[in-house]
Amino acid sequence: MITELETSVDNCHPVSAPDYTPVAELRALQFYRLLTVVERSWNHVKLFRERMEERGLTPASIRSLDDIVRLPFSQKSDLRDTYPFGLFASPMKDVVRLHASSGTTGKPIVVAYTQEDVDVWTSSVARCLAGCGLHRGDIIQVGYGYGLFTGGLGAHYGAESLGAAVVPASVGHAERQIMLLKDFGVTAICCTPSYFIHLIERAGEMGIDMKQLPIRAGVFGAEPWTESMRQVIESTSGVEAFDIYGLSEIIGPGVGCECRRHQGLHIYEDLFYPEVIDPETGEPLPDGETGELVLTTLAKQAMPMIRYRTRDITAILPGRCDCGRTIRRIDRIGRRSDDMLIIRGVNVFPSQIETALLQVEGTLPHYQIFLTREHGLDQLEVKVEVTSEMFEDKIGALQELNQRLQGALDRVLGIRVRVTLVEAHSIERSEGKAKRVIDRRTS
Ligand code: DLL
Repeated sequence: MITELETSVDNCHPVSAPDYTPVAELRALQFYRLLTVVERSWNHVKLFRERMEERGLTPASIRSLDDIVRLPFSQKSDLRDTYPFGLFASPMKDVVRLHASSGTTGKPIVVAYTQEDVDVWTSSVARCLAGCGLHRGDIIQVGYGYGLFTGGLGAHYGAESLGAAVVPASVGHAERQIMLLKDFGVTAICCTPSYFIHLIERAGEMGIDMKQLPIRAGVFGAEPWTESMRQVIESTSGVEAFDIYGLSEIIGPGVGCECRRHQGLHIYEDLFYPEVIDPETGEPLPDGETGELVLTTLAKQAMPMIRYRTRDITAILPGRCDCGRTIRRIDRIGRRSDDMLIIRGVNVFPSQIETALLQVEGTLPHYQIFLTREHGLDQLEVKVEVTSEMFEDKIGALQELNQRLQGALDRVLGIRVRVTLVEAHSIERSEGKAKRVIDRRTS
């Protein structure tokens, strides 16, 4: 959906300049920055130095950018094991911000920023927003949570530095969010895609048609969402939907984002070096092949991460985007290597379920996946909301819809799924990351 803005390099925003760095220059910069970050981690992070020494490596072993594959991986458990500050490479007197992300188990992971790190982060989010065609004069509502979560403050600083007017709405209070969108003439929103769907629905109930509001862009991330979800969002709200990616361990939002071509997410490669590896063997994969995204921070001081295994599954897209940016792109992240459900021995990803559901007319984009174990056998139940008209209709229509959904899911997953159709609004709405899977299997 390319409209009047940014259809060529000529009219792109000045903050986007690094996105167009000639490739040879970019690689040289990346190598220089890699050396700096390796040196810094070697000098200040005990765990990193020990791992390097175990492999007989020193910073001098890194002689080219390709040597990055010789460096040890890092992963989430390293942050947990060294909780709270064990991976910091700056003294606390240089740290100006701490964020934390709650994991599913145990202690949160803690991340730190120097002033320079906050500036780098701000610039990467500004580049995301500029790539979405936003600029000074835009009114950007930030509907990600403010607090320990990186979403709110990350988007806030980026939007403000772009010169846009920021409405720091944070999460929750759907009616107030809609009132702000309408009364302030908001032109773009940053929030999770599931929360925006909730806002579209609430607006409808309040008699407000999103399509009539000035809002034209949505910068959605922090959770996986599918192309089908994008179609639902764009067709029901008239908003151009952009995918923004990031994670606390690397910086927060702003590691990558779509441009207006919507042909994958550009990674701000001068700041974050991407690799894709085979999650089983750890071997690097060539561009175009799908595997686990590994990221190295090239410009972070307080908590550099080297070869961080994100668990996010994607591919580096070969070729250049039509927008002219030289920085590479990744495919949208549909799943994580650790969100795979194994049901009766079959591998199932929640994103496959979402795609199958949204292809069937009459359903709403609200669903939940329940896993139980009955008589030792895994059961998969998908609860999905149907439109009120459908619910009020005759039993026959519901049965027919149920069968169609069951068929669609069977085809995609290859296993028997129990589909339960529920009334609109009966599934709890999320304000942040949607909780799609409820696993009640006990062992
Ligand atoms: O979710 C940072 C963020 C905030 C990104 C706002 C985008 C917008 P964490 O809470 O540490 O940080 O969660 C990071 O969320 O490893 C992915 O699994 C998932 N994730 C983030 N963005 C996307 C996306 C923030 N666009 C984890 N598509 C990551 C799919 C995403 N998954």
